[in-house]
Amino acid sequence: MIDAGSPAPLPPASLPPASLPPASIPVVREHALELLHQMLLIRRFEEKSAELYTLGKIRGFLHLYIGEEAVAVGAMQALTMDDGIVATYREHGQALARGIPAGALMAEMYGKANGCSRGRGGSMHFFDVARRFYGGHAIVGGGLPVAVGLALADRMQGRPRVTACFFGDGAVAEGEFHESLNLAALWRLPVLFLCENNLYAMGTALERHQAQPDLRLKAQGYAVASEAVDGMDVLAVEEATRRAAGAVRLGGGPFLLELRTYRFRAHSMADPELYRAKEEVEQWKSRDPISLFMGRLRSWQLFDDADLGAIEARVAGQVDEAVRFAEAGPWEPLEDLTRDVYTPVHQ
Ligand SMILES: Cc1ncc(C[n+]2csc(CCOP(=O)(O)OP(=O)(O)O)c2C)c(N)n1
Ligand SMILES: [Mg+2]
Repeated sequence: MIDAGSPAPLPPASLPPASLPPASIPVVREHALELLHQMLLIRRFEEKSAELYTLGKIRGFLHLYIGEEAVAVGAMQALTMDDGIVATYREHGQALARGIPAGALMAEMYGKANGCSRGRGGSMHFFDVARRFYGGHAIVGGGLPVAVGLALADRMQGRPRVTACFFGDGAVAEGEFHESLNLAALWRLPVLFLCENNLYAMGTALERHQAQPDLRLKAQGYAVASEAVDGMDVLAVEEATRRAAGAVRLGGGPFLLELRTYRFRAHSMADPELYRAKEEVEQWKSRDPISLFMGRLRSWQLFDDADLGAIEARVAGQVDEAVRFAEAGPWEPLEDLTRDVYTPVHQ
């Protein structure tokens, strides 16, 4: 049916080419290059970690964050050094974006005494009190009550801080998620819940463990404000986290941000990945957060090959230095073996 009253559609020639920059570029060049530097540092640090794991230098569990870099880097921009961070066992990205030196993290994975947790935690238990980085939690959902407790302490002591709590989609199935959201909302605690929805909890797809797979909706049952954001777009993550953290900071109670992302690697180094199709992984890789961001910066003429070369060289130096630091680190002395393990016997 022809509707004579409606305007004719614009001819395709009048549409702007997809590569044209927007009227105002939403990022300052120095900041953009820093975001890119942090994402590339995470990527190269983890590629090196995987190599060192294969060589037996790193042992225990190792969960790579590759593919999810925009989440940690984007979100961390909205947090101050006074805010608290709680993360999961897949926390290399958050730790690096928080500014914990790569050497202290690599040494931790080597089990060396110069590691950020004195070599006792390994990949899953990074910790740095000075930078208010409270784990590294191996228990799925285990960080959520810790974050609520930190926020409660801040409230009771009148400190205007936010506690940001990263957790996976798998944690939403845990009781701790529901208890934590409920208490944080009831007491209007300054917690920023950051759900990294990478569509899988180990080998279980989201639709197989959640009756309601639209995770941001879970917050409604606890009267918590929530939003979902494209976790492959570092600028979108930064912008959404700034708004969410701002609302929490103003005393509006907790906020849940769902960051929709994907891990490109297996769940851990021990996972044969039999639960998802290679085509699906390839499809997501076409939305690689680093490539996407570089493409946008190029289209805005904020970035060129020389910038990429400089950033890659800086990152390679940081990763090499981290490995040197870990290799040169001491093992814990034998006499410390039972320290923090057994309490002294008082007769
Ligand atoms: C309480 C508890 N149950 C089970 C496990 C085993 N486990 C380790 S990782 C994981 C999947 C968690 O997935 P998700 O929260 O989505 O995080 P992701 O690994 O995708 O980052 C499970 C079930 C655990 N560590 N803790
Ligand atoms: Mg997951």
